[in-house]
Amino acid sequence: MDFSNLRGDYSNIRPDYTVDQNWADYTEEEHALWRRLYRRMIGLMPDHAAKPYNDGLHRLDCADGVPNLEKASDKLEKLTGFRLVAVPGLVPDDVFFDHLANRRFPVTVWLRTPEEFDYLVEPDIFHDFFGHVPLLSDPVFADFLEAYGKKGPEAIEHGGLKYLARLYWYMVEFGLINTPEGLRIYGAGILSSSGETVYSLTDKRSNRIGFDLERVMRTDYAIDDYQKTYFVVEKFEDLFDACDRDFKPIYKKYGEAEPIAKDAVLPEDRLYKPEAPRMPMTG
Ligand code: HBI
Ligand code: FE
Repeated sequence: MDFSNLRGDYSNIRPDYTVDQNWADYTEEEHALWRRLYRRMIGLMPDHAAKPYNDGLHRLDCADGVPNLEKASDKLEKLTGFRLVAVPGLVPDDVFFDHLANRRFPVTVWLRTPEEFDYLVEPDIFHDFFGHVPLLSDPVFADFLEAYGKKGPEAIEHGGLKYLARLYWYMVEFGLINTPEGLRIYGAGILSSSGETVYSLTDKRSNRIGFDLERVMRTDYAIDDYQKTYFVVEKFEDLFDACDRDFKPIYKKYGEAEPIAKDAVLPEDRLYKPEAPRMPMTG
């Protein structure tokens, strides 16, 4: 992995790519930027985010500034056994999988600059913590992430990396869940973006397709725009149960075949209607 073009400081990494967070070193400006980012998102959460995400976010109580990962880990560990580990940024796949398989979630330590308020290329601590960490408090989703991580070594050995990456992309970063109140968001890549939070539930230019493991694993994605396709689960158990299958036959069957286009709709796809746009909070 070429770290020279990555944002983070990889000069002090331990063998497992973890670093010290040095929480006392964050500046008042960084804490103020965190509060601005948090305030922009929090008003959207009640109507757009899934209940398990909202419950986790409230438990973490991270409105006041950049969170201390050790303190958040002490809360999380009591709920699902997950702890957070500080990392400089993206880490190699095998390292990432090993952390998840051992209920450790890697959280980037640096925070975006005010100029990057609306968009940044690499995940920063706001994306990782505000986007991913609340759902680590959900027992079933936590079980899924551990099972997902345990699939890593076999995928590396059997040419399945891109299939596993698509599963993470669509179901951890951009996943939707169907509820009696309608579609709700749990994907971290959506919940750390105010624009995509509204877009993902309501915009007719994208499709919402029922989760199917092979369909997701075969579907291409773009990293620099809103998603053309969102996959929908009925319950988190669907993700955990999907990991109960042997993935090697899928890797073998599709190998280096052309992926399904990111905006494709296939005859067997189960389509979900977009949500009606919600009136902005008045008053
Ligand atoms: N590293 N720190 C970090 N965070 C991620 O989300 C991450 C990663 N390395 C690889 C990766 N994600 C994806 O390729 C997963 O699909 C494996
Ligand atoms: Fe992420």
